[in-house]
Amino acid sequence: MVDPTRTAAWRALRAHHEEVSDLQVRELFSDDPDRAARFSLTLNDLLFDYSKNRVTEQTISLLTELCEECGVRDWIARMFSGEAINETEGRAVLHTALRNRGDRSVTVDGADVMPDVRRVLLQMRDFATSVRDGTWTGHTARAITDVVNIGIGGSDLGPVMVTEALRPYWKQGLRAHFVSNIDGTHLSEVLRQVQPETTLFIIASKTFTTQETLVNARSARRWLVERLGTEDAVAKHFVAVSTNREAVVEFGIDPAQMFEFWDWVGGRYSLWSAVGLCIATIIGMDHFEELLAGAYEVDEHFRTAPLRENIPVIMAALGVWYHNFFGASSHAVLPYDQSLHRFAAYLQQADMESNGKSASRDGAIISEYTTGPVVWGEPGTNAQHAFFQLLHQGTHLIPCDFIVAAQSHNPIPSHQDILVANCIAQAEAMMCGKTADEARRELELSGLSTDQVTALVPHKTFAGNRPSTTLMVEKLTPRALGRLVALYEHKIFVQGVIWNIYSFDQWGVELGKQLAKAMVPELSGSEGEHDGSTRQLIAYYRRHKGSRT
Ligand code: G6Q
Repeated sequence: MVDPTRTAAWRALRAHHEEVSDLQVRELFSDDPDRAARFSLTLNDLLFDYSKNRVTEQTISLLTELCEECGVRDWIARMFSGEAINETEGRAVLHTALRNRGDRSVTVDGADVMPDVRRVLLQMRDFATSVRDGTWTGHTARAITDVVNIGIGGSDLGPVMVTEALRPYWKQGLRAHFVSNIDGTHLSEVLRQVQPETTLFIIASKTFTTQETLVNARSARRWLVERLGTEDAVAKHFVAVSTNREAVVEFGIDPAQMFEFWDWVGGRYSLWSAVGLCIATIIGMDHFEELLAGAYEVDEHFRTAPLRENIPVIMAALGVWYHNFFGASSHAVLPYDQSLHRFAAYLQQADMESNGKSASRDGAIISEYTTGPVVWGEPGTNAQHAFFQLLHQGTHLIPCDFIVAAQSHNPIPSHQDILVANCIAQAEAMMCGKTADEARRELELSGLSTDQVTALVPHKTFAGNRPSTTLMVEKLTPRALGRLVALYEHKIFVQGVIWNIYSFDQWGVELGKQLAKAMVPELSGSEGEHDGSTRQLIAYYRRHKGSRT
């Protein structure tokens, strides 16, 4: 266990930061015509251009030394080998086994998990195909037209993000819906759009004990049984994805209609498992396997590439550079792609649930440095008309990732050129800014008086030197998306290693859940011990709740 601040590289990075923090990236480009190529990496059609970051060759060497000193190589090997690196839960971390397209065996406790992984993939293929070709029918022998995934957190965000991102691959006449929130509005809105005879519910829950998912699933079942008039209908309209066979049976789903996964798959890393059943059904198993193949390419790259040429490692290192040395507390992810409209929400869970930790691996409270940043974002160009002002001229330094595909799935004349121009231009504007002299010249040319020019110059000046990284792909195919997601997953892992935290547990979500469970009966009359504010809120709710809650 390495406290990163005690490494030689960290100390060297501190000193280096003093030297380079004033460097202007725009000048680094003028001084070095090869900068773009030297600070870019490629992986098949993916271009990872990090040349607009505030880094020199020395910065990258020191950051990779930091990775070396923190044992990144060793941790990568330990993760892939099936060691129980999720120590606080005593589990291996093997989402990479789910997309292992090679013939390498992967062992957990001495047993190869690959036969099981392949068995479930075949089960998914059979099922998804039968729904898509209409051989799987509902209780009244009608083909399925709507698939409703009921799950939350990791059992929702990955499936919804990927399914939305891959809309061009949807089968015509088959629609996907997602219900996650316990707020009755979520389920009601979806049920309003579907017909019981042609709807399939996938109940996705690793534990099959999650309150929101089980309550939503029971309400969906009641809705179906009331409308189709028999409990027998459940068999043709409900399937489960879980690690908990007993709870699935207890809910009333035949284990033959259960798609298994395993405790070595973390919830937020589970879209590659049977949790992806909804994705596979909507886009087809061949496309789902392309998604896995893209992730596998990244896994192989991550496992074998030298740290200096390892894209997730460089992504992680850049994040640490800004977060720990420049004090950047957030990171913006800006896909210039409408189909990635849930990408930031997905990444928020992947990153913030993994690295939002303040206990180090040896149990000490971390006080010398900060861990996981706030991750946020929205698709461009919309985001430009919303929060980009702060990115360009605000007082915070916010490193940005721009993500864009060269080709659109929906080419309408001129749209893609404008979209891509905006993406590239925003990154350029962030880096170059506009000096006071440039702003002054522009204003003078517009014919304003000297006083007006002087007054406006500070407002029209852009400091620039705002770092960004651009990830470009040829087209957002399932394979390209698989690569993209896996890059971020591994970035998060490397950062957790550097910050000396356990990235694969999530104890911080437990307390609120426990209190909420205990509070439910109090909302209908029983009494509990609380602070004044909590008592006041409960009392307000009781007075105003009405009779139908
Ligand atoms: C993810 C978390 C969490 C989890 C949900 C749903 O890593 O563990 O978001 O996915 O709480 O859990 P179940 O799948 O067990 O219902």
